[in-house]
Amino acid sequence: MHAWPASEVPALPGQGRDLRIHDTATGGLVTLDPGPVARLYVCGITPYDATHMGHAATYNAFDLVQRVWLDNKRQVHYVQNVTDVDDPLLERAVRDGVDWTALAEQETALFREDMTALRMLPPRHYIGAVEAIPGIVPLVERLRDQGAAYELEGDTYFSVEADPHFGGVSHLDAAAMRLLSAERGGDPDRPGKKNPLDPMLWMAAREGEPSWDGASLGRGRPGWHIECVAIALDHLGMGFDVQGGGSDLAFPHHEMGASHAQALTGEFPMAKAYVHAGMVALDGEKMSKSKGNLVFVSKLRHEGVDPAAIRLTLLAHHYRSDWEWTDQVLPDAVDRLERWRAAVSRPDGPPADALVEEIRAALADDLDSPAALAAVDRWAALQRESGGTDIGAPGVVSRAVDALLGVAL
Ligand code: 5CA
Ligand code: ZN
Repeated sequence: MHAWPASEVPALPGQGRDLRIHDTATGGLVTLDPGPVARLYVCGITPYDATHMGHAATYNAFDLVQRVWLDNKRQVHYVQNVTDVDDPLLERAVRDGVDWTALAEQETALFREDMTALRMLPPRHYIGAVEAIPGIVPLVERLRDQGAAYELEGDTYFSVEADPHFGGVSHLDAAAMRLLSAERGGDPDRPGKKNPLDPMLWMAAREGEPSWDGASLGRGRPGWHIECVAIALDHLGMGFDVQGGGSDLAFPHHEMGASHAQALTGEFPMAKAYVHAGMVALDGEKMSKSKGNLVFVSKLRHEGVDPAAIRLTLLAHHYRSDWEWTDQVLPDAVDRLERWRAAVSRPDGPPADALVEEIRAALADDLDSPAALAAVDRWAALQRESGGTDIGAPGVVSRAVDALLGVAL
């Protein structure tokens, strides 16, 4: 699949910093040491509805990860998937009487537009589940041949016991795992499974559903977790730097994915850090396509809201906190954007170098974007109240806000 166009990332004076970030697996902050090419996998959308502010908040977090790395002279090898065949997509297509491939294409196209408007840097490889199938089948066969997978009434399941590190991403107890598994696409109550938590790797063809040649597995379609593992291993290999997504993916998705990859390769860990963004809520409940309590990026854009203001609403919240979309978040961001634009519209202003360092320090410290915004606010207030004599400082601020925060002033 093609991704979307990259916005330019201006180079900044001074030196970038190493990123320290919260890793769910160790439960603490880790300083990443990615080497010259940082490897990032972020779970992509299931394209059955438009991008909402929750998705955008999660992608914003991983865009900041990239920007800290780029500023620190790293290249970034970024991979993202599109879950373009899965139960929720097929169910929505049936509900609306539309072709599932057309639905997926249409919503993926809209996602690309939203990401472009929000200045999210594109992945180098943007891969759909369907196009990954030829790579998924041999992995499932290998797991089965190794004894890490088994057949149940034509479907193929992964045996969580095959990975000695299973549980090491989310650290949940069995009861919590069982509950979340049932909520998030698993089938813990299906009789005949070795362990109720075992997730499906390959689902045998069902009447009226799309299916593909699965060689010795028979016709069918891939399970959800193996999709991301196949794509990540193909493009990044084991031991990549960050596996990212929203906190709702920690279990089962990232737990199972890590176990698939670790059982397949015998290597540990799949990723050096598992990074999870908090959930955005509306009316007290997590924004979700299945509940329908959504604020869409595209709807705001079509209403004439500046994408830079949408981006500032995201940046105003720490990526790890759960937060609520209220009537006030957007007007606050619009107001901030106006203040910042006024402050950089003059040729001179207060010194910018210290501000650039403050933004860098804030982001390198577990992506503390609210602290970065507060630093820019202070500079803009100083500019408004007493001005400054540094020629070119507003230009430096403008480039720093663009390069590090993805906001075009
Ligand atoms: N296709 C899978 C991942 S392989 C999937 O979870 N798709 S999704 O469309 O449901 O979600 C895409 C990303 O947005 C995931 O990282 C998910 O954790 C995140 N996300 C979904 N809802 C919210 C929300 N309300 N707040 C924050 N992030 C969210
Ligand atoms: Zn995924």
